[in-house]
Amino acid sequence: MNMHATALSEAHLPDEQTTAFARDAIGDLSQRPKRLSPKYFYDAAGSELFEAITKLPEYYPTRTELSILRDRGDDISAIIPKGAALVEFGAGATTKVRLLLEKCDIGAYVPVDISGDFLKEQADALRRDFPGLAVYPVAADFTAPFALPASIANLPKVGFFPGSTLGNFEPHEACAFLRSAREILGKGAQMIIGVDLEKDERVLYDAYNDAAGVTARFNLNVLVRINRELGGNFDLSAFTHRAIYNRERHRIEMHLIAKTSQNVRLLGTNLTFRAGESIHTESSYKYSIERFNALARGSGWTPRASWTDPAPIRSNRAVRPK
Ligand code: AVI
Repeated sequence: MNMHATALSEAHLPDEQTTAFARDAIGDLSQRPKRLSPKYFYDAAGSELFEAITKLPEYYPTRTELSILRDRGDDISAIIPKGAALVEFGAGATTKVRLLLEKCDIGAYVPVDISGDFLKEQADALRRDFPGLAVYPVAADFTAPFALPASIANLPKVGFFPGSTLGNFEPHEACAFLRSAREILGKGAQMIIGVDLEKDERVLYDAYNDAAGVTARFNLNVLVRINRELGGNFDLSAFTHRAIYNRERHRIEMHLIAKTSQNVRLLGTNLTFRAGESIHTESSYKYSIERFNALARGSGWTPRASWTDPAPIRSNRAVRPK
Protein backbone atom coordinates (compact mmCIF):
# COMPACT_ATOMS: atom_id res chain seq x y z
CA MET A 1 0.00 0.00 0.00
CA ASN A 2 1.29 3.41 -0.88
CA MET A 3 1.37 5.76 1.99
CA HIS A 4 1.37 9.47 1.66
CA ALA A 5 2.30 11.56 4.62
CA THR A 6 1.48 15.22 4.51
CA ALA A 7 2.21 17.77 7.18
CA LEU A 8 -0.30 20.53 7.14
CA SER A 9 0.06 23.70 9.06
CA GLU A 10 -2.70 26.20 9.61
CA ALA A 11 -2.95 28.78 6.82
CA HIS A 12 -1.70 32.14 8.05
CA LEU A 13 -4.74 34.31 7.83
CA PRO A 14 -4.52 38.00 8.72
CA ASP A 15 -6.33 38.90 11.92
CA GLU A 16 -9.30 41.26 12.00
CA GLN A 17 -7.19 44.29 12.96
CA THR A 18 -4.71 43.74 10.10
CA THR A 19 -7.58 43.37 7.64
CA ALA A 20 -9.12 46.65 8.80
CA PHE A 21 -5.70 48.36 8.61
CA ALA A 22 -5.20 47.08 5.02
CA ARG A 23 -8.69 48.17 3.97
CA ASP A 24 -8.29 51.65 5.49
CA ALA A 25 -4.73 52.18 4.19
CA ILE A 26 -5.55 51.17 0.60
CA GLY A 27 -8.82 53.14 0.59
CA ASP A 28 -7.37 56.29 2.18
CA LEU A 29 -4.16 56.32 0.12
CA SER A 30 -5.96 55.71 -3.19
CA GLN A 31 -8.01 58.90 -2.92
CA ARG A 32 -7.04 62.56 -3.20
CA PRO A 33 -6.29 64.22 -0.86
CA LYS A 34 -4.61 61.19 0.71
CA ARG A 35 -4.99 60.51 4.38
CA LEU A 36 -4.30 57.90 7.07
CA SER A 37 -6.10 57.57 10.39
CA PRO A 38 -3.96 58.66 13.39
CA LYS A 39 -5.07 55.50 15.22
CA TYR A 40 -2.49 53.60 13.12
CA PHE A 41 0.42 55.50 14.72
CA TYR A 42 0.28 53.37 17.83
CA ASP A 43 2.07 50.07 17.25
CA ALA A 44 4.78 49.22 19.84
CA ALA A 45 7.37 51.53 18.19
CA GLY A 46 4.80 54.32 17.71
CA SER A 47 3.68 54.10 21.36
CA GLU A 48 7.33 54.36 22.46
CA LEU A 49 7.89 57.36 20.19
CA PHE A 50 4.76 59.02 21.57
CA GLU A 51 6.05 58.38 25.10
CA ALA A 52 9.31 60.13 24.05
CA ILE A 53 7.27 63.04 22.60
CA THR A 54 5.56 63.59 25.96
CA LYS A 55 8.99 64.24 27.50
CA LEU A 56 10.22 66.73 24.88
CA PRO A 57 10.82 70.30 26.05
CA GLU A 58 8.63 71.66 23.20
CA TYR A 59 5.68 69.29 23.82
CA TYR A 60 3.83 71.05 26.64
CA PRO A 61 0.43 69.17 26.74
CA THR A 62 1.38 66.16 28.88
CA ARG A 63 3.34 67.95 31.58
CA THR A 64 0.76 70.77 31.66
CA GLU A 65 -2.12 68.35 32.15
CA LEU A 66 -0.18 66.52 34.86
CA SER A 67 0.43 69.84 36.61
CA ILE A 68 -3.31 70.66 36.46
CA LEU A 69 -4.15 67.25 37.94
CA ARG A 70 -1.55 67.81 40.66
CA ASP A 71 -2.36 71.44 41.48
CA ARG A 72 -6.13 71.28 41.10
CA GLY A 73 -6.57 67.62 42.06
CA ASP A 74 -8.56 68.47 45.21
CA ASP A 75 -11.15 70.49 43.24
CA ILE A 76 -11.30 67.96 40.41
CA SER A 77 -11.72 64.95 42.68
CA ALA A 78 -14.40 66.80 44.67
CA ILE A 79 -16.81 66.25 41.77
CA ILE A 80 -16.33 62.47 42.00
CA PRO A 81 -19.00 61.04 44.33
CA LYS A 82 -17.73 58.80 47.15
CA GLY A 83 -17.90 55.16 46.04
CA ALA A 84 -18.24 56.02 42.32
CA ALA A 85 -16.88 53.89 39.49
CA LEU A 86 -14.24 55.81 37.55
CA VAL A 87 -14.21 54.66 33.90
CA GLU A 88 -11.12 55.70 31.95
CA PHE A 89 -11.43 55.72 28.15
CA GLY A 90 -8.08 54.67 26.56
CA ALA A 91 -6.36 54.14 29.90
CA GLY A 92 -2.83 53.40 28.58
CA ALA A 93 -0.16 53.78 31.24
CA THR A 94 -2.64 55.01 33.95
CA THR A 95 -0.18 57.74 35.03
CA LYS A 96 -2.81 60.47 35.22
CA VAL A 97 -5.52 58.54 37.00
CA ARG A 98 -3.12 57.77 39.83
CA LEU A 99 -3.15 61.47 40.73
CA LEU A 100 -6.94 61.29 41.14
CA LEU A 101 -6.93 57.93 42.92
CA GLU A 102 -4.65 59.42 45.57
CA LYS A 103 -7.25 62.11 46.29
CA CYS A 104 -10.63 60.40 46.17
CA ASP A 105 -12.46 57.52 47.68
CA ILE A 106 -13.83 55.60 44.70
CA GLY A 107 -15.70 52.29 44.63
CA ALA A 108 -14.06 50.91 41.48
CA TYR A 109 -11.71 51.82 38.66
CA VAL A 110 -12.50 50.57 35.14
CA PRO A 111 -9.62 51.12 32.68
CA VAL A 112 -10.73 50.59 29.06
CA ASP A 113 -8.06 50.00 26.44
CA ILE A 114 -7.68 48.09 23.17
CA SER A 115 -4.38 46.51 24.25
CA GLY A 116 -5.49 43.66 26.55
CA ASP A 117 -2.02 42.53 27.72
CA PHE A 118 -0.82 46.03 28.60
CA LEU A 119 -4.13 46.67 30.36
CA LYS A 120 -3.72 43.58 32.53
CA GLU A 121 -0.21 44.66 33.55
CA GLN A 122 -1.48 48.13 34.46
CA ALA A 123 -4.41 46.70 36.44
CA ASP A 124 -2.06 44.45 38.44
CA ALA A 125 0.27 47.38 39.19
CA LEU A 126 -2.68 49.51 40.38
CA ARG A 127 -3.97 46.73 42.66
CA ARG A 128 -0.48 46.50 44.13
CA ASP A 129 -0.11 50.28 44.63
CA PHE A 130 -3.70 50.90 45.83
CA PRO A 131 -4.54 47.86 48.01
CA GLY A 132 -8.27 47.40 48.33
CA LEU A 133 -9.05 49.22 45.06
CA ALA A 134 -11.46 47.20 42.90
CA VAL A 135 -10.05 47.28 39.34
CA TYR A 136 -12.14 45.86 36.48
CA PRO A 137 -10.20 46.20 33.20
CA VAL A 138 -12.19 46.13 29.95
CA ALA A 139 -10.29 45.30 26.73
CA ALA A 140 -12.24 47.20 24.08
CA ASP A 141 -12.03 49.87 21.40
CA PHE A 142 -13.40 52.77 23.45
CA THR A 143 -14.61 54.64 20.34
CA ALA A 144 -17.25 51.93 19.76
CA PRO A 145 -20.04 50.92 22.17
CA PHE A 146 -18.94 48.42 24.86
CA ALA A 147 -20.54 46.99 28.02
CA LEU A 148 -19.42 48.01 31.52
CA PRO A 149 -18.77 45.20 34.05
CA ALA A 150 -21.95 44.07 35.83
CA SER A 151 -20.22 44.55 39.22
CA ILE A 152 -20.35 48.35 38.90
CA ALA A 153 -24.00 48.46 37.79
CA ASN A 154 -25.21 50.14 40.99
CA LEU A 155 -22.36 52.63 41.43
CA PRO A 156 -22.48 56.26 40.26
CA LYS A 157 -20.31 56.60 37.13
CA VAL A 158 -17.64 59.15 36.26
CA GLY A 159 -15.87 58.96 32.88
CA PHE A 160 -12.23 60.07 32.61
CA PHE A 161 -10.73 61.01 29.24
CA PRO A 162 -7.47 62.94 29.72
CA GLY A 163 -4.61 63.47 27.26
CA SER A 164 -6.29 65.75 24.68
CA THR A 165 -7.11 62.64 22.66
CA LEU A 166 -10.49 64.24 21.97
CA GLY A 167 -8.50 66.75 19.88
CA ASN A 168 -7.47 63.98 17.48
CA PHE A 169 -11.12 63.38 16.59
CA GLU A 170 -12.81 65.37 13.83
CA PRO A 171 -15.57 67.50 15.39
CA HIS A 172 -18.32 65.07 14.25
CA GLU A 173 -16.31 62.14 15.69
CA ALA A 174 -15.80 64.02 18.98
CA CYS A 175 -19.55 64.57 19.16
CA ALA A 176 -20.26 60.89 18.37
CA PHE A 177 -17.73 59.80 21.03
CA LEU A 178 -19.25 62.03 23.72
CA ARG A 179 -22.74 60.76 22.86
CA SER A 180 -21.56 57.15 22.98
CA ALA A 181 -19.80 57.77 26.34
CA ARG A 182 -23.09 59.14 27.69
CA GLU A 183 -24.90 55.97 26.59
CA ILE A 184 -22.21 53.72 28.07
CA LEU A 185 -21.98 55.53 31.42
CA GLY A 186 -25.75 55.91 31.76
CA LYS A 187 -28.06 58.45 33.33
CA GLY A 188 -26.64 60.83 35.92
CA ALA A 189 -23.02 60.19 34.93
CA GLN A 190 -20.31 62.84 34.82
CA MET A 191 -17.16 63.06 32.78
CA ILE A 192 -13.73 64.68 33.27
CA ILE A 193 -12.05 65.46 29.94
CA GLY A 194 -8.65 66.96 29.09
CA VAL A 195 -8.46 69.22 26.04
CA ASP A 196 -5.65 71.38 24.74
CA LEU A 197 -6.49 75.08 24.39
CA GLU A 198 -5.63 77.34 21.49
CA LYS A 199 -2.51 79.35 22.18
CA ASP A 200 0.34 81.23 20.60
CA GLU A 201 0.96 79.74 17.15
CA ARG A 202 4.72 79.55 17.67
CA VAL A 203 4.22 77.39 20.79
CA LEU A 204 1.87 75.12 18.84
CA TYR A 205 4.20 74.91 15.86
CA ASP A 206 7.25 74.02 17.97
CA ALA A 207 5.36 71.34 19.88
CA TYR A 208 4.82 69.40 16.64
CA ASN A 209 8.17 70.28 15.01
CA ASP A 210 10.60 69.43 17.81
CA ALA A 211 14.28 70.07 17.29
CA ALA A 212 15.25 66.44 17.99
CA GLY A 213 12.96 65.18 15.21
CA VAL A 214 11.05 62.72 17.43
CA THR A 215 7.65 63.87 16.07
CA ALA A 216 8.96 63.41 12.52
CA ARG A 217 9.97 59.82 13.36
CA PHE A 218 6.57 59.24 15.01
CA ASN A 219 4.84 60.48 11.85
CA LEU A 220 7.03 58.43 9.46
CA ASN A 221 6.60 55.32 11.63
CA VAL A 222 3.14 54.80 10.14
CA LEU A 223 4.84 54.07 6.78
CA VAL A 224 7.29 51.71 8.53
CA ARG A 225 4.24 49.95 9.96
CA ILE A 226 2.55 49.70 6.54
CA ASN A 227 5.75 48.20 5.08
CA ARG A 228 6.09 45.65 7.89
CA GLU A 229 2.48 44.65 8.51
CA LEU A 230 1.01 45.04 5.03
CA GLY A 231 4.08 44.31 2.89
CA GLY A 232 4.22 47.83 1.43
CA ASN A 233 7.37 49.20 -0.22
CA PHE A 234 7.38 52.84 0.94
CA ASP A 235 10.83 54.43 0.64
CA LEU A 236 11.04 56.38 3.92
CA SER A 237 13.71 58.71 2.61
CA ALA A 238 11.25 59.87 -0.08
CA PHE A 239 8.82 61.39 2.47
CA THR A 240 9.21 64.26 4.87
CA HIS A 241 7.31 65.32 8.01
CA ARG A 242 5.32 68.56 7.96
CA ALA A 243 3.21 69.99 10.79
CA ILE A 244 1.36 73.29 10.36
CA TYR A 245 -1.25 75.21 12.33
CA ASN A 246 -4.50 75.66 10.39
CA ARG A 247 -5.90 78.79 12.03
CA GLU A 248 -9.33 78.69 10.35
CA ARG A 249 -9.93 75.15 11.57
CA HIS A 250 -8.18 75.58 14.94
CA ARG A 251 -5.99 72.52 14.41
CA ILE A 252 -2.44 71.35 13.99
CA GLU A 253 -2.24 69.20 10.88
CA MET A 254 0.47 66.60 10.47
CA HIS A 255 1.35 65.53 6.95
CA LEU A 256 3.85 63.27 5.20
CA ILE A 257 4.98 64.95 2.00
CA ALA A 258 6.25 62.99 -1.01
CA LYS A 259 9.57 64.55 -2.05
CA THR A 260 9.32 63.25 -5.63
CA SER A 261 6.68 61.68 -7.86
CA GLN A 262 6.68 57.97 -7.16
CA ASN A 263 4.73 54.70 -7.14
CA VAL A 264 4.25 52.53 -4.09
CA ARG A 265 2.96 48.93 -4.09
CA LEU A 266 0.64 47.87 -1.33
CA LEU A 267 -0.99 44.43 -1.33
CA GLY A 268 -1.22 44.35 -5.12
CA THR A 269 -2.47 47.94 -5.37
CA ASN A 270 -0.41 50.62 -7.08
CA LEU A 271 -0.45 53.97 -5.24
CA THR A 272 0.73 56.99 -7.18
CA PHE A 273 2.23 60.08 -5.55
CA ARG A 274 2.93 63.41 -7.20
CA ALA A 275 5.96 65.41 -6.06
CA GLY A 276 4.83 67.50 -3.07
CA GLU A 277 1.65 65.46 -2.53
CA SER A 278 0.60 65.06 1.09
CA ILE A 279 -0.75 62.24 3.23
CA HIS A 280 -2.72 63.95 6.02
CA THR A 281 -1.90 61.74 9.00
CA GLU A 282 -3.32 63.63 12.00
CA SER A 283 -5.32 66.64 13.11
CA SER A 284 -4.95 67.90 16.65
CA TYR A 285 -7.81 70.31 17.37
CA LYS A 286 -7.18 73.12 19.84
CA TYR A 287 -10.29 74.28 21.65
CA SER A 288 -11.42 77.46 23.35
CA ILE A 289 -13.44 76.85 26.51
CA GLU A 290 -16.51 78.26 24.69
CA ARG A 291 -16.10 75.95 21.69
CA PHE A 292 -15.54 72.95 23.94
CA ASN A 293 -18.63 73.79 25.99
CA ALA A 294 -20.68 74.11 22.79
CA LEU A 295 -19.43 70.69 21.66
CA ALA A 296 -20.32 69.18 25.06
CA ARG A 297 -23.81 70.73 25.01
CA GLY A 298 -24.38 69.53 21.44
CA SER A 299 -23.43 66.01 22.56
CA GLY A 300 -25.91 65.91 25.43
CA TRP A 301 -23.68 67.01 28.35
CA THR A 302 -23.89 70.06 30.60
CA PRO A 303 -20.53 71.76 31.28
CA ARG A 304 -20.00 72.04 35.02
CA ALA A 305 -16.51 73.34 35.75
CA SER A 306 -13.16 73.82 34.04
CA TRP A 307 -9.59 74.04 35.29
CA THR A 308 -6.72 75.50 33.30
CA ASP A 309 -3.04 76.00 34.01
CA PRO A 310 -1.93 79.53 34.95
CA ALA A 311 0.07 80.14 31.71
CA PRO A 312 -1.53 82.57 29.28
CA ILE A 313 -3.81 80.60 26.99
CA ARG A 314 -3.18 82.93 24.10
CA SER A 315 -1.04 85.94 23.73
CA ASN A 316 -3.15 87.88 21.29
CA ARG A 317 -1.82 91.34 21.85
CA ALA A 318 -2.78 94.38 19.85
CA VAL A 319 0.23 96.58 19.16
CA ARG A 320 0.37 100.13 17.95
CA PRO A 321 3.38 101.92 16.41
CA LYS A 322 5.10 104.19 18.95
C1 AVI B 1 -2.29 61.79 21.48
N1 AVI B 1 -2.48 63.14 20.99
C2 AVI B 1 -3.25 63.95 21.93
C3 AVI B 1 -1.24 63.81 20.54
C4 AVI B 1 -1.53 65.25 20.05
O1 AVI B 1 -0.84 66.16 20.53
O2 AVI B 1 -2.42 65.45 19.24
C5 AVI B 1 -0.56 63.03 19.43
C6 AVI B 1 0.66 63.72 18.89
N2 AVI B 1 0.91 63.93 17.63
C7 AVI B 1 2.06 64.54 17.49
N3 AVI B 1 2.56 64.78 18.67
C8 AVI B 1 1.70 64.24 19.59
